[in-house]
Order: sequence, then C-alpha cells, then structure tokens
Amino acid sequence: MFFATSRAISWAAVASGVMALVVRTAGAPVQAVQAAPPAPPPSHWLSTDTKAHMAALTLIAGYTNALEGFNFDGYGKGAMIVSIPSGYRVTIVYQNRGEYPHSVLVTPYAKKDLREGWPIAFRRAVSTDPANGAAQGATQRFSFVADKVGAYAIICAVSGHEQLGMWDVLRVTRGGTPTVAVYKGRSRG
Ligand SMILES: [Cu+2]
Repeated sequence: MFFATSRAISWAAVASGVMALVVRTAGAPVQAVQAAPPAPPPSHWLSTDTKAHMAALTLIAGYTNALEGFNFDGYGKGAMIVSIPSGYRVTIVYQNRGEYPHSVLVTPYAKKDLREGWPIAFRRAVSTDPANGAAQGATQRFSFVADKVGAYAIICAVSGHEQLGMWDVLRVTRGGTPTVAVYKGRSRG
C-alpha cells in the first residue's frame, strides 16, 4: 500500500473522504444548514507515509463560515499549524467549497502580509493561477519538496484574502514526524 503507516490513509481514502463530506452536507437536514460542521480532529487533514517521506494535506477553502468563509479547513489567521520534516514531499489536495475563488500559495512566514507578489517558498508550492484562484467546486493537486527548515505561511493569493485572515502556518522541522495542530477557540465560526 502506498501509505504504509497505521495512521495513514490512501489517496482513494483522501478522495472518498472529500466526497463523503460533500454528500453529508448535501443530505443534511435544513435546520443544520446554518450550523458549522463538527470540527474533525486536526489529524483528519493530513496523511503521512513516514517511510517514503511523503505527506498529503487536504485544504478546503471555505470549509466553514469562520472568518466569513476566508479559511482553510475552518481555520485562518494562523490557527492551523502544519509541521513537516525537512525533505518530505508534500502534496496539497486543494478544494474550494467557498463562494469566492480561492487559491493556495506557500510563502515565507515573514512575507505573508505582502499585498501581492508573494514569493513561492518551494518549487511548485502553489495552486494554478493563484492571483485569480479556482472557482467554487474546483479541486486541484500540487506537490513540492519541503527542503528548507523554517517558518512559512499557507495563504490564499487572491487579492485581499490573506488580509481577511485566509492564512495558516507551515513549519518545516529538522526531523520529527508530520503533524497538524490547532489553537483551540481561534478562527472557527
Ligand atoms: Cu481566497
């Protein structure tokens, strides 16, 4: 199996998990439409193959109403912290469930508050056409090697969205294992 660890899930599971969420939303009772979906554990968004040094991170733009929808997986303003050991290949599975176009771009943490022209921290660490983004319903995949230890931000590069809070944190660590952590109580709707 491609992902061999007990915590890991396969690509098919990543895809079917996304589908299951969509189906569950579509089938929800009317009175539940306004409510935020229950928060899955942060580990839900990451699958890891430690032997192959690969990690897959699912980022759903507009997953909840937090920050008026300007969030990834329900989190923004740095509330979600993804840690990846240096040298891992990271695949981002990006889906836009929001009302507006969104994108994903990894930039050095210190550059996150630029208004435009964010440097891309790692080769190909960006979704297609980041300034214009992808429309509601779109799914994109891209991957990069996190080859430099440091602090980075995962931002939406559509104009103005980062300022509205549409950014989270990527830490590239010396060793360790991939993890996702969340500051509880922050940036959920
Ligand atoms: Cu956006």
